[in-house]
Amino acid sequence: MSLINNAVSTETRGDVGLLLIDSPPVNALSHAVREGLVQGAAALNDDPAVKVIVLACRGRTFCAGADITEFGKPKREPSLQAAIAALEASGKPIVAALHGAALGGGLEVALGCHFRVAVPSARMGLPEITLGIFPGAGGTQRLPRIIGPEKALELIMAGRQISAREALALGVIDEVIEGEPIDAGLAFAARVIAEGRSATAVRDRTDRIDATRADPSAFDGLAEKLTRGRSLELAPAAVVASVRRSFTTPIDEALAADTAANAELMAGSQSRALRYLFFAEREAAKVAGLPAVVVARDVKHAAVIGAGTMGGGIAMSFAAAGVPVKLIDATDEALQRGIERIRGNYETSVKRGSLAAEAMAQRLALISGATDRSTAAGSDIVIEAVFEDEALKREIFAELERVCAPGTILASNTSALDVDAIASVLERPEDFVGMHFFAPANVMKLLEVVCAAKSGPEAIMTAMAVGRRIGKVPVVSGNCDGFIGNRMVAKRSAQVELLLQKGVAPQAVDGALKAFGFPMGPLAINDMSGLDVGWSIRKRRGTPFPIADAICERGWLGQKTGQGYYKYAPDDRTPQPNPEVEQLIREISAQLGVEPREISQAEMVERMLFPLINEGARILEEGIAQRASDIDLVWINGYGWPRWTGGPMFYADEVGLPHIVKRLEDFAGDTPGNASLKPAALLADLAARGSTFAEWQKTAQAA
Ligand code: T1G
Repeated sequence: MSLINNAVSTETRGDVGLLLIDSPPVNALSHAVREGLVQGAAALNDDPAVKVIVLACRGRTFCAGADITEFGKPKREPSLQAAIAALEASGKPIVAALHGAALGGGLEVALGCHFRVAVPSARMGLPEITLGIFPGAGGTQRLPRIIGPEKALELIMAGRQISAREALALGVIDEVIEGEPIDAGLAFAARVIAEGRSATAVRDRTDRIDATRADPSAFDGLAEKLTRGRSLELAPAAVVASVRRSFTTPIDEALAADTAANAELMAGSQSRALRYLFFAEREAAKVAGLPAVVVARDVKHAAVIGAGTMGGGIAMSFAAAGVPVKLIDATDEALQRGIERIRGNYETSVKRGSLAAEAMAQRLALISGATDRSTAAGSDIVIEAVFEDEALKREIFAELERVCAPGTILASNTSALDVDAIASVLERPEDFVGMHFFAPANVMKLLEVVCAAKSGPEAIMTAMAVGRRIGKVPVVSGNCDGFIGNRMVAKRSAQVELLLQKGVAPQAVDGALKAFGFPMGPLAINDMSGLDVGWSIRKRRGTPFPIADAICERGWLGQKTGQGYYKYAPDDRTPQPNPEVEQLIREISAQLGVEPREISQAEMVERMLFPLINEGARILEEGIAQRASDIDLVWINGYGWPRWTGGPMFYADEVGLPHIVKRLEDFAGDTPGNASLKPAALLADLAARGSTFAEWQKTAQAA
C-alpha cells in the first residue's frame, strides 16, 4: 500500500488498482481527499500493471459528500469538479464500489467513474437542496445523462435517497454486489477485465437526454409542479435551471455555469441557515450536564395510554419505526374508535399512494389494543396521552409505577401541566420524563423532551434516543409553563390579538406570516385546532382577549362549527373571509377606543415575531433551552417556521439584535404595561455589546 496523503492511499492487487479513501467519520471530500483522488488516479494510471481501478472507502460509509465544514472558507484547488474531471478522464476505467451512503459530492464522484456497483444496503442521493444549494459538482449534468432529466429532477428536488435496488432499476448503478464492498468491487473489476468490457464516460452519453432535448414539455410541466409554492426559496429554481442545462447546453459550459450559480447560493443567507440547521440537529442530541457514560435503555415494546388523536398519532410513529406498541384506553368503545381512526389515516395514505398496502398491514399488526392499564407491564416505555387533567394523570402514573418494573420509562405527553406536579406522586421519579409531541403526532417532527426536577439521566437519554428512532427531532426542555415552543407562541398570540384590535383583518395577519414563509397563518391554525382550546386556557389564566373571546362566545369555534376567524363551506377546509368577524372586529376596536390604522406587512411580521424572539432569550437566560439552536429546531419542526431563515434565534442574529431591541421598545410605546415587550436582559446585553445568540452559544459551550 502506498499513502498519497493522510486520507487517500493506493494499492495494486494483480492487474487491479485500488484507490482508497479513509477519512473518518464519513469520508467527506475535504481538500486532502480531493487532492488524494487526483494524485492517486494519476499514480495508478502510470502503473503499467494496472488495467482497471477500483475506488472505494474505508469505514462505515462511502462518501457523505463535500465537507460541509469547508463551506464559506477560501476555496483550495483541486475543486471537487476538477477532481471528478480527473477521474472521468482516467485512461483506465474506474469502478466506484459503494457501501453505506453515497451522498451529494460522494455520488457525484461515483458518477465521474466509469462503472458503479453497490452492496445491497447502500443508499445514494443528492441531498444538496436541503442545504440550500444544488449538486454543482456535475450531479445535475451527469445524473440526467444516465437516468433522464425528468427522473433526475425529481430526485434532486426531493433530495431523496434511494436504495441500491432502486438505483439498479433506474440505471444509476451497473450491478448490486454481494459481500465485503472492497473485495466485491475488486471482483467486479476482474470481470470487467476478463470480459473486456468497455465504458463510456457519463459526460459523453446523450441517449437519455435526446428525447427531452427534442421535446422538453414533460420536463417543463414537472419543473412547474415541483417548484409550485416554493417561490421564496432560492435553491429549487436553481436546481431546475441547472438540470435544464443538461439537455440545452454543452457540458463544460453547463459545469462552469453551475460553479457560478452554486457559489452564489452558498454565499447567501438561505444556505447559511440550512447548513446551520444540519449541525444544530446533530448538536441537539447532546444533553449538557449528564454523566459522560449514560446509556439509553433499549426499547423493544412501547405502550401509549389514551387512544385519542394524540395517543393514536404517537402509536403510529412507533409502528412506522417497526416498534410493537400497545394502545390502552379505559373503555372498549374509546379503544375501538382510536384504532379505527388509525386505520382511517392509513387508508387515506394508501389511497393517496404515500403508503403501500403491505406497509399498512405491517403497521396495523404492530399496534395492539387493551383496556386494562396493567397490561402496560412488560413495555420498556409507557407514554401517557390522556386529556389535560392533573388528577387523572397522577392516578395513571401511580398505577403505572405499581405495575411496571423499575427502569420502565414513564413519560407524559402533557403540553400544559407542571411535570414536577405529575411526578410528585412517584416513588421512582428518576424513571419519569415529559415527552411533548405535536399534532398530528404521526407527522410532526418535533418532540420536546421535558425534564422534571428528578428525571434521571437514563430516562432523558432514552426519551431522546427513542424519539430519534421514531423519526422525531427531539429537543430537551426544562419545566415551565408552555415549555419552549408554546411559551413562545403565547407571545405571538397576544400580538395577533392586538393586530386585530388595530383593525387588521384575519387574512392580512395570516398573509403577513405566509409571505414570510410560514405554510399557514396563526389564525387559520387556530380555526383548525378549535378556538375553544385557547379560550379555556385564557379563562383559566384570567387573561381575556376581547376579540378572540367574543368570537368564541358566539359559538364560532373554527372549522368544526363552519366558522371561526374565517368562514368554511361544507366539506371544504379553505379559509374564506368572514364579514361577520370583520364587523365584530370593528365594533370591539371601537369599544376599546383603538384607532384603526394601516400596518405594513413588514411591521406586522416584526410585531408578531420579535416578542417571540424576546421570550426565546428569556428561555435561554433561565436555562429552559440548552442552546439557541435548540429553540430554532423547535420552531422549524413544530411550528412551521421556514427552514431557510434558520429559525427565530438565527433569524434574530441576521436581522441584528439592536434592531430587535429598538422595535420592541417602539411597540411597548403603543401598548404600555405589556411586560413581555420589555427586552430580556440577555437580548439587551447582547445587543448592547454588538454580539449575537450564536456567539453567546459558542461561549456558553466552551465554558
Ligand atoms: N461534511 C462534514 N461533516 C459531516 C458531513 C459532511 N458532508 N456529513 C456528516 N458529517 C459529520 C457530522 O456532523 C457528524 O459529526 C459525523 O459526521 C457523523 O454524522 C458540490 C457541495 C452520511 C448519512 O448533505 O446525511 O456534496 O457530530 O451523526 O447518522 O454537490 O451524516 O460526530 O461531530 O449524521 O451515521 C451533501 C450529510 C454535502 C450528507 C451519516 N452531503 N451527511 O449519518 O452520522 S453538499 C450531505 C449525512 C455537497 C456538492 C455539494 C449523514 C450520513 P459529529 P451523523 P450518521
